[in-house]
Amino acid sequence: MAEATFAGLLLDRPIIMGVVNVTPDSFSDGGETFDSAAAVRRGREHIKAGAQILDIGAESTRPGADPVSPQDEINRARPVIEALAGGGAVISVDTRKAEVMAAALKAGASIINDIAALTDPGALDAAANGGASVILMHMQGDPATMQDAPAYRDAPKEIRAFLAARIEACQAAGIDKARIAIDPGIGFGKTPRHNVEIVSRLDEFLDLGCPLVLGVSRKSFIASLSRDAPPRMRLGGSLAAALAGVKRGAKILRVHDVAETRQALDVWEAMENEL
Ligand code: PT1
Repeated sequence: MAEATFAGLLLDRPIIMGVVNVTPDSFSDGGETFDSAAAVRRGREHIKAGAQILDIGAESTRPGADPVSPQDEINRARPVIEALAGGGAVISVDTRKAEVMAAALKAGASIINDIAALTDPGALDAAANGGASVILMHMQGDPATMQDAPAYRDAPKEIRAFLAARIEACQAAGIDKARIAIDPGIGFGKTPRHNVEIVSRLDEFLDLGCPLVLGVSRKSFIASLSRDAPPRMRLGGSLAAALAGVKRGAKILRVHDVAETRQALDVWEAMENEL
């Protein structure tokens, strides 16, 4: 069987998507890359350190974050996308807004990474018309309130059913299945227990037939599982959770710490596969 690919990238082994925030209020770095030149520098560092996708986000989606207008989001993201795509990087844009999707694709992004799985008005059409690859993520509720009282009967099962329905909606809108990746949305309307359950049962998503994206980097569930470290002190837990996900089939890791994650993957794979 031919190896799976996504957005032209071979997925015979896990790849890294490096986070590039262009927000004034990012949870993990206090918005230090809001400056677009600084964001471009961060993106180039990620590529050097082994990232194969750069995920550019101009609206923070962490729990409790405030929404941003489409025009502000475009103004922040566009120069960064243009510079990094112009340098040859594969770019995803982290947005839920159709207007931002269209502008980002025009600026050189090839992947839409949507925490709302293309449910906002016009989003399916923007992705289909732009010929984009898409990452469909599950979220319960909205960033402003999603952590108030997350509840599931069976979290992995319900998330799987949601993603199956969104894959169908994409296909009905003309997006080829080969262009679709899926993500259970760690931390998006989930308790720490739910997040652990999802990663430990990640293999239940494999039969959906789309590459699995996993974003655990620096998230709060790590602090709640171990000694309440602040975001920048969560690398150990981030690597542990990422590898637990890879063991169950995750193929694209969305991370802040690219070099460290690449090293962990290389060493872990050597042991697992006796390379
Ligand atoms: C993710 C993701 C994302 N995460 C995809 N895109 C964020 N595809 C942004 C916390 O609990 O996992 N997959 N885009 C960042 N979101 C969060 C969520 C950040 C929760 C922090 C937390 O600390």
